[in-house]
Amino acid sequence: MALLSTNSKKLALLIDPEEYSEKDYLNQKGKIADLFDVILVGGSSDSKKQIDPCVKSIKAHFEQPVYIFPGSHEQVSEAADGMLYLSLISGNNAQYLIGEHRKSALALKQMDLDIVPTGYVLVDGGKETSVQKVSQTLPLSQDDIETIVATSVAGELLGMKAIYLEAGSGAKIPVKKEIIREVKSKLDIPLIVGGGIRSSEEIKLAFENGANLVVIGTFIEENTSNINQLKK
Ligand code: 1GP
Repeated sequence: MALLSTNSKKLALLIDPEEYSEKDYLNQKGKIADLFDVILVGGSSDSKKQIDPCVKSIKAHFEQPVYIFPGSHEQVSEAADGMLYLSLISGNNAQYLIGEHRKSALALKQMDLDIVPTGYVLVDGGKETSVQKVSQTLPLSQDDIETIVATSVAGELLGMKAIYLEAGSGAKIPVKKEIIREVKSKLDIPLIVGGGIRSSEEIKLAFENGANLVVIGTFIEENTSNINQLKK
């Protein structure tokens, strides 16, 4: 079954391999199984060494598909089911548009991963986030809906199979509902939304406005028992 469709409503748990504690996540195994449809592994740091053991540990204990959310070309693991093949289309840094991809493409081509070409659109989440620092690109203002929509549609026309509206890890302000709604109304590919989402209400709002996959990382990473505050 495909990871995403234009009418799916799935929830993803994002795990940064550098912050991963098998024990902590296993303590919440039942709740994770109940709430999350997919597990993303990756981060904006260069955690080459940790990614493979982290993916293997998750695959050993959880039933959900595991997709890599790569912060760099080094974040690759054959043990995963697939990868969001992110291209940062909102910024003018060729390294994250195509440069990192060039370094891993031949190896990836040999692997049996479900590669999902994803247009990654960074919007302002009210603070400087690590993706902004690492990519050295500026986020698009959430007041400039027109540019966010145009960027997302350009991504679709370039052949991306999904658009990821990203407010950045630990964002103060998640992607606004008006933006999700407007982008969704112009897209014929699935829409992923993440960054700063910390409650069931925010998840619901993102789904109601058209998100097909909502991603949560920091809230659970801060304390895995925070998961108990989220309702299905
Ligand atoms: C970050 O969109 C993801 O790349 C998740 O963000 O860590 O703020 O949940 P949070």
